[in-house]
Amino acid sequence: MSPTTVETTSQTPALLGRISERAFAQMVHMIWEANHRKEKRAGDPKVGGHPAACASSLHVLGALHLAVREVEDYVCCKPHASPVDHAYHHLLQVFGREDGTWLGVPEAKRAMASLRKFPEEGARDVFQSYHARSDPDSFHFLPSGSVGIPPVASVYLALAHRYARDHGREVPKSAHFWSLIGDSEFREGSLLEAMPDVAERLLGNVTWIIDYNRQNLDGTRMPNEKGLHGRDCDRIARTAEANGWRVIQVRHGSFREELFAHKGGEALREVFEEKLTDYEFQLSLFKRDAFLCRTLLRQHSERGHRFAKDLSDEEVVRVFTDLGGHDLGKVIQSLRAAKTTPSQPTLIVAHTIKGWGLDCFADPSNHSSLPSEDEIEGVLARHGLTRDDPYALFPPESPEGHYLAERGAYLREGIARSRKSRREKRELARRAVELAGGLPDTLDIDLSLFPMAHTQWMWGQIAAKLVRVSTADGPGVGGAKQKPLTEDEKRWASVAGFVLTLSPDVGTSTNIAPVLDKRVYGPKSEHEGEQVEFKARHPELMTFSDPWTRHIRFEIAEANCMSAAGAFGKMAHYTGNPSFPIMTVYDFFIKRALDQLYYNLYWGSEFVIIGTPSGVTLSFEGAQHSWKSDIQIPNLITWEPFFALEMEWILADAIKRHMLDQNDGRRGVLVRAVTRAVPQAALLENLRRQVRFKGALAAGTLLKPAGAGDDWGTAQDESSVAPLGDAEILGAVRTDVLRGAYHLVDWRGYAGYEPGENVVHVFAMGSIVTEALDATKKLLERGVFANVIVVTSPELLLGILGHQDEYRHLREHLEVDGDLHAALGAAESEAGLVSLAGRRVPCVAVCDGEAGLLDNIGSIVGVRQETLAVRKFSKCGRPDQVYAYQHLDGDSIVEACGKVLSETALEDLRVSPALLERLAGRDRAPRPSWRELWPADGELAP
Ligand SMILES: Cc1ncc(C[n+]2csc(CCOP(=O)(O)OP(=O)(O)O)c2C)c(N)n1
Repeated sequence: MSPTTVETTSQTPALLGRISERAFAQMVHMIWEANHRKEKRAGDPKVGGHPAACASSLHVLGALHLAVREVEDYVCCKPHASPVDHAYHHLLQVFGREDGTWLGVPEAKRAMASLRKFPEEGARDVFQSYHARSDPDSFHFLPSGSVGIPPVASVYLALAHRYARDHGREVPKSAHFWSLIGDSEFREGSLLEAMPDVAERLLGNVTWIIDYNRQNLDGTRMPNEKGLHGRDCDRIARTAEANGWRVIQVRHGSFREELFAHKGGEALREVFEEKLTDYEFQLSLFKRDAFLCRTLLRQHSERGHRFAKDLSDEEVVRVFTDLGGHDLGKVIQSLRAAKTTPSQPTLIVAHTIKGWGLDCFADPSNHSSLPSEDEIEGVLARHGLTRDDPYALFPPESPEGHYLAERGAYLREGIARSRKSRREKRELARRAVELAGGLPDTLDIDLSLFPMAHTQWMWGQIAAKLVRVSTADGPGVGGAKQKPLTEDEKRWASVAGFVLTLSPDVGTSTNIAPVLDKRVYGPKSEHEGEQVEFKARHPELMTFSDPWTRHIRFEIAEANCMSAAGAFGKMAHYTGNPSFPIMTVYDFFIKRALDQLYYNLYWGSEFVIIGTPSGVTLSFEGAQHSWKSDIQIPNLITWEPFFALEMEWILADAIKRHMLDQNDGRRGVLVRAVTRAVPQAALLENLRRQVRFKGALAAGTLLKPAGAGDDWGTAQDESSVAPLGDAEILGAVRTDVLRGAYHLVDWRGYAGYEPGENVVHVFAMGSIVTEALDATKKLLERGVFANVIVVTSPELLLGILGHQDEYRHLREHLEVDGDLHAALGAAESEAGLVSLAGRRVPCVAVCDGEAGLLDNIGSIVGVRQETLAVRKFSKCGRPDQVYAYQHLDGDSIVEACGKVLSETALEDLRVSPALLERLAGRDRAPRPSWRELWPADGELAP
């Protein structure tokens, strides 16, 4: 018999039951041990853990791990039950590492003893509090933590698998997607938001199991049964059914079923299924008192009460506590049944008991209660274990040992196979790119007919081009002929097919209508052929499952869409098939799905979010939803292009990095785009003026703006010096753009440019660069040289990624520093001290969003900074009006520059004779310095 298809014979549940009991004891011990470590220090926060919530899931997870789960299946599980999963995986000996090695028995036991432990030297295999990517048993296990998010992610992973298959990629056919969800967790809006979507997409390989233990963190749940017209398990069932799901209630264990089959037993069933309130039932579980149970029966059913008269007190209590969710045979049956509806998702309500097997059985205060030492001793002893070796395995020759060895081998072999296959497939995809000649830096979007363009429009062009390129060779939409590809487009064709777009009902309004037109992926529409009725200037939104489809459409469900972006973005990791999801969403509503975004990033998913339109630049549309927040989550890179070309460079680079696996620390990409058009010619016009882009310029030559008067002395008119070729200029600027910022206006090398006297750096991001350009002109008229540095990625320049290399681009390439520039001549003071004076170059940052986006430049380089940002709720109006209202307009920038220049203190520098001696190389005995206490990196004693 294959270990994956265990028959539910009368002996099997007993065998699996014995294994579950050992898993139970080890789970309880691992939590207890985590809370009783010797190294605990006074004042440390609690360690914690949730044995009661683990116990209620014990048999559901046992059925899954020991009998029903196939290797390729995916599992996600309520966070606090993770020790149960670890305990089963330990008994199955499937702890492994990413490098393909397996933990031996002693290492596995050490890992079991390392729940919630920091991975110190020599103890690298540890378990986080909740399921984590770094856990040794994370294979096809979704991380958890925030309840309500992972089950949705698993749904979209199911969709991503089906999409991949329908697009000709090799993925496991029979993967099933299991989620175990707490009953309070099931009140999360994220789950309810996803439910109709799962059914509409006919995802029959999705099963959600509700651990219905009628308790939550605070105690016994108190749903108002009057208001809900029944118990919560019935409401859950009605909700699921109304949303198109199939429902299986696993209410009763075998003992109950046995009694129900006797004459009169039906009355008992009726009491449990229809009469007892959850509150009463919960009380009966907590008390486990035959008299109370009989009283409840009498209150609700004279027949039921009569029937129970033939039962002993012990049997009466047993019938109350005999719930289906703790009956392995029943659970296995229902999980198997869930796999029999290929196009309908299943919701199983597993009736369970929180604290099953523990002293805190059904205790309202049991959510995080921990067992005493006595209880631990008892639990271990009851299951044949000792304190000396609590994580002992079954002897190999025992039936349990034999069973576990066989199933463990099946799982290990499958895991190793899957890892190998995904490595190979990823390598193959990478090689295909190489063979095609690598990826170009741009998609070569022709802007010549669009002198005024905005970044959202550009995104639409890019999306349309990627789709056209990827479907040129295969069957086009409805077999339509496509334009032949250019050489560069052929190179893009090697990856463009992996790109897909997603959007929560804002595809047409964010300029990606061409991608939607007949390309929405989904079950073949039942209305096909009726589109004639709707023929208009509007994309065809009917769904198809053909390989030319590229778009996943959502209702207004940003959270679903974000989870889907995360799930599609994990396909390369899980299956080796690259997948590059790009989600378009109104930027403001990213907040709706912030927890999902965090989850995707923690999960290590690879995806792009285009937040558009964004900020108060929404203009006439923007009073109510125009806030742009500073999101700094690890693994996320944020971008905000100004010119259309920047958008192209950024997306092309993101795709390339994904394909070449060069996106560590930046797998999630957020690009903010706007609908305010700017003249695209301004890019080169401004760049060509800069000294660094002038061809031959004699040493010492200073420039002056074109047409400037004689008061610029002998300076040479900038227009008289030919610039380098456009390609060379753009090549250099592309490098800067992809490093996070570039000089759009750079006055270095112009006559009269005096840092410390009349120079200020203006950092501008996004659409507001237009205002910065306006300000720089006005400032020049006042004798101030304002360089305009366009920030393309706040993250790279100033955020987590900038921090990683100590803001090198800002300091070294852009040469923004805190140097003190001598402003006055030296003077001899009375005490023999020499007095100098100097100023630093201050900066002004301006962004359409939270000040935090660009607020730390001054502190990084050590200069005065003023930040102009959105600091109040906005109003509708033209951009110039809204910017003026928010103090982001050109005049406000001018004011801010004046302010920082005037407030930049003239710093006096007194130089002592001793220092002068030293500078002159005549110093005598060196004195101890504080620097010795803080040596530079690498100089610390070992
Ligand atoms: C979004 C979110 N909110 C709050 C928590 C904290 N929390 C963890 S478990 C829990 C109660 C869960 O109750 P239930 O879903 O009924 O599961 P049970 O513990 O009863 O099995 C809460 C509030 C969380 N992890 N995630």
